[in-house]
Amino acid sequence: MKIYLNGKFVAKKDAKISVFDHGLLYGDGAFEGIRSYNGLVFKLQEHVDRLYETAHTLMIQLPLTKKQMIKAVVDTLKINKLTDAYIRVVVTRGEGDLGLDPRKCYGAPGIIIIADKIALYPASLYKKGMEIITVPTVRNHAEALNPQLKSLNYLNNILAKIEAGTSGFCEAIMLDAHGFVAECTGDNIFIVKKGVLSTPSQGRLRGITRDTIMALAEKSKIKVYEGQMTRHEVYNADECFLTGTAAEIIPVVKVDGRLIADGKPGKVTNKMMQLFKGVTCKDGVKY
Ligand code: PXG
Repeated sequence: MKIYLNGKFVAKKDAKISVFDHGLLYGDGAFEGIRSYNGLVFKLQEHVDRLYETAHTLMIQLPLTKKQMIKAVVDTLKINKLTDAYIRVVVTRGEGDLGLDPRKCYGAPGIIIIADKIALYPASLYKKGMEIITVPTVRNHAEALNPQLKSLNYLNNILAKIEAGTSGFCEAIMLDAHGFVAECTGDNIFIVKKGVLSTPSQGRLRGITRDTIMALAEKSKIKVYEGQMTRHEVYNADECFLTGTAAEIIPVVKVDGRLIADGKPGKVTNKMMQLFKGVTCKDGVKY
């Protein structure tokens, strides 16, 4: 395995960064998770755009143009001879001293690109659906650390993941500071009620898979609603599913002990899974 590290390809065992990098010391940095299918990188421009938006808010000046970043991702896939992969792009603040202040960092921002495989949930759950719970840890307040930022500080989500795990579940719903459903630890959430697809408008990352599903639904004349969502609405939905680059589309059949409808993946969910598969195998940046 070859890792892209600051403009060079190095062996996995040599892919190391400084212990003074603020990415490690403070989680000061940004990341993206991208997938390629059959030699096509799915929504690469959208992922790069989101990475640069996070970096802009964090005031990290990336040493690559977006075009160069796209080439670096594609080159990483090529050198590793991977046609179907999960790509992790990591941007770190760079080396500094033992103090928070990023202005005192003397090193250039670090760029790491890893191309590998990812399996978030057991394969069987994609067929029979997943059972999830709501956890006590609320999603970060947008004015504290906006969930729109895909920063290296994922402790909010990790705490929720730990809570899910200690209760015996592999995924969890996180509420926002007002008690509305925000998203899951690494996925967005959708429900279907009377043929209408709904997803939270606030308190969540604007997922690229989420945007893809919304666009596919509209194209198929399925009504899409973005707004506030309560747990009551989730419990009483006809269908529920989660979306994410790593997770793709996964049905949810039980939430906090409440069966969703008949407890089987629903029709709209299955349709969205099929439509998503259709676009991932034909759309994307060829390499
Ligand atoms: N919400 C959060 C909090 C995420 O981290 C999504 C939604 C889905 O966004 P996309 O753009 O991928 O549709 C994510 C992204 C993991 C893992 O290991 C999960 C993500 C990214 C990287 C790793 O669980 N999810």
